Amino acid sequence: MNLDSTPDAERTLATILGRREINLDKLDKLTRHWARLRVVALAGGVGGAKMAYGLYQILSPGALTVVVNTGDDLDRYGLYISPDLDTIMYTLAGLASRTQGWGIENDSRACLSMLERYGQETWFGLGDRDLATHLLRTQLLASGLSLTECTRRLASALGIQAEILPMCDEPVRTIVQTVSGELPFQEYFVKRQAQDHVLGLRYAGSEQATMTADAREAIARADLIVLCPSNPLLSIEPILCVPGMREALSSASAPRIAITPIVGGKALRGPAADLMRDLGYGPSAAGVAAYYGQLLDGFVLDVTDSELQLEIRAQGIKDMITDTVMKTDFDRIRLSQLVLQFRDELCEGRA
Ligand code: FO1
Repeated sequence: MNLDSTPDAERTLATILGRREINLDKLDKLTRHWARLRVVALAGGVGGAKMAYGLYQILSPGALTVVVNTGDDLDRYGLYISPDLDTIMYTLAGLASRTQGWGIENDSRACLSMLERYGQETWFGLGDRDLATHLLRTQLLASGLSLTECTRRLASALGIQAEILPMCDEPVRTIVQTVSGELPFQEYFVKRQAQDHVLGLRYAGSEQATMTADAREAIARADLIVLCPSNPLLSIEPILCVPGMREALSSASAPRIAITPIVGGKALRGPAADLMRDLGYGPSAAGVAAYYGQLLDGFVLDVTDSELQLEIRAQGIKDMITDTVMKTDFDRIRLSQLVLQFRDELCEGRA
């Protein structure tokens, strides 16, 4: 998308940047400068996909790397399903369901209906076209390819010009500890609709996982690292638990900016706020900033929560306040531009 192509877009960008008048030469330089940046986004789920989409529209082809949570992955009928990798992939390819956020737009469910006739449990809603992704991924994995390479082939076939990387190639599975016992993530999240009181979380297999060379290199070369507005405990923490990941992020030269997934004490989607509360963290934007703590240089909070600004600053984290709710594609691009602008300010502050 060429944001500097129409006077309307120029006015819009000027409004976004909060300036009454804007020098078009400067604007041109700014958009070209942003297009040259290499960005690594840590993401999982729908919030992460929306942010990745916004960044993808602004950056040059190949400049965005999304490191994705695979703790939600599961096996159904022998198929390897990776919900967060697919949500990012479908979103960047323009295929994602607008209503659900996950799965493919207007997908049918003939296969699932037939499975139901066979008396199978169908709580995990697999669409027909979505199944093609799982069939192919499973076949590619069985042929000996790594999850990183399978994902690269699938994304490339869909014409995606960004690197979508699983957080690791080894199996790591998020296990939710509840009073009813330990639940595999999708059983807690989809089958039981995240209704259980959560006592704890563990990321089974993470100790044996290793950072991939691709993720390590992308992080080391990045100009900006974004922690997307994904669930900190369910989507981002499994990524951070991959041995070496925290250290790689901490030692990266790029500023690290997180965007709040909690607005007005409520998660924009899913159980993030309840989970933060259940596990003893503050169920607020300030709680999320504190959770990431020293990992962050900057934190983006919503206008609704501006009173939390001082609490975040007291943690030694720089803040930016804006409307963080992404309802439209325009919102996604606008927020991404602001994050890039915030990155420039953080870099200027370091110089
Ligand atoms: N989420 C649901 O709430 N219900 C479903 O039936 C469901 C099926 C599903 C199938 C494939 C896929 O890639 C994702 C799917 N999701 C479903 C989304 C998924 O459970 C979660 O959004 C993520 O794991 C959390 O990020």
